[in-house]
Amino acid sequence: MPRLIAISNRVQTETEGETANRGGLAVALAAGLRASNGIWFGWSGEQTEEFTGQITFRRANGVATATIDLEAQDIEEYYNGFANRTLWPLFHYRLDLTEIARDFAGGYARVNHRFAETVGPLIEPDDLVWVHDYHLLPLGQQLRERGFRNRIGFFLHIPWPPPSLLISLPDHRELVESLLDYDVVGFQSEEWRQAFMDYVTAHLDADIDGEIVSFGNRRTRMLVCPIGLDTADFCSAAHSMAAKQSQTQLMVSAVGRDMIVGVDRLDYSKGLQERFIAYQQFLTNHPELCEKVSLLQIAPPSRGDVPSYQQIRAELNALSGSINGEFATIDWVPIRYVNHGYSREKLFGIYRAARVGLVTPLRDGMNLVAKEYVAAQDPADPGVLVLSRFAGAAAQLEGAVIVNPHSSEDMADGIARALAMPLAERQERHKAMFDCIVKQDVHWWSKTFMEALEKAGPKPAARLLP
Ligand code: ADQ
Repeated sequence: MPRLIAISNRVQTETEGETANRGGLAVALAAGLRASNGIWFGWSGEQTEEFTGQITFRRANGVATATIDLEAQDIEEYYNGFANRTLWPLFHYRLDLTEIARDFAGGYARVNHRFAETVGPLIEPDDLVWVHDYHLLPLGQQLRERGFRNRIGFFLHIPWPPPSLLISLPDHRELVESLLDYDVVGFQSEEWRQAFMDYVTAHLDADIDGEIVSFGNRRTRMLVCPIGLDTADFCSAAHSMAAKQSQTQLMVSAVGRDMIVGVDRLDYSKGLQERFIAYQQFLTNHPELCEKVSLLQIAPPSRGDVPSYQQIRAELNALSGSINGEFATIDWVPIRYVNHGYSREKLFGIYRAARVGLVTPLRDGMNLVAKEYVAAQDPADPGVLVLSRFAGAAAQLEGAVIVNPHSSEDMADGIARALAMPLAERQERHKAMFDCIVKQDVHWWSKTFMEALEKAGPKPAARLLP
């Protein structure tokens, strides 16, 4: 098995992430890296006065990591700027929040160049190189320009926007062309791949033959490869003492009440305001269920340096306060809204204690919380997943109650339907979803992607920088 060099914006060890707010990628990558004895390269998250390109090597939980520090201007323009104020909103269909600035684009190009310069010396000729996510779209091109002929793949964890949105980016064509320097590009769902193909058809003089895009002397396979959980590991965590304790604690605190749970990074793409409003609608439609249900929303803050994230935080505080003010009684609070991170075991106890898992993003590449909720259920008496049709996970989890997160009425009906669902139907739906997350777990995901990468054809001649 060739060695894997994984490259992503941040490198996070599992130990670090255990109690913190860790992203889906951290959990997913560790499994594939351990199996291949690879190296995970990325930004340390630390700021340095001046960029030096010095690499820090570590090993944690069997995963070797190599990290670099970035300087303040890099963090501002590349990370907070182009990645999180330009690409993230645009790729989540939020043109209204997309900020276009030359400084951001310049910082993005500079940091991708710095990544290529520093990771380059670590790459051996037979290594497979796997680049992750929107922070590093042009990294493959940067490596090719330095003469690397390795098989290099890219996986996009977030949606790919339709061409009509993407063309708002001044350098959209260069960005898409840079992706054609990879051997394999992976998408979470068919919808995102199709949006990419639509752009290629409309704007590039390229040939498309099934999954293969040929452009000049380059050939790239466009693969749909939905990310999964380490399902077996998650299921055993769900049975741990800590999980049982948190489940018991929650059940005692909510005696006689059905709990609905939402767990999301605090991000506008997750549809949290819309969710609170839908819950309010549900309480209005079903006065007989007031005091019989409660919503626990867990939302650890993220990207606090970006203004739109500060704004959504303030809006959610106000909204939860006003809904509680309107409906609460002396011994019942309709929404418990907490901004902490929880250990995986605690989170599992919470999922398992909840009758309904409410996962209603406006757009989401995949959404691992939906899968975690399914994994944590007791198959004999499972809860019901209420899932947005705009999450990549909806293409796989057909046993969910699928809702439109833009319609508070549709979501309110979905909640009511989930709470009233008979046991046999709950079991049947859960089984279909559970079978899927067992079959297409994170090991399947990394194996499928790496096999596709290993199979990639001969490399085009190196295109060295002049
Ligand atoms: P994210 O947008 O971060 O990831 P998601 O897939 O939901 O979204 O993963 C979030 C992870 O953080 C989950 O594993 C969850 O358990 C964890 N988490 C959330 N709140 C937590 C809390 N309070 N305490 C502890 N853990 C918490 C991006 C894309 C997604 C895609 C993933 C992986 O936006 O669409 O599914 O990458 O590809």
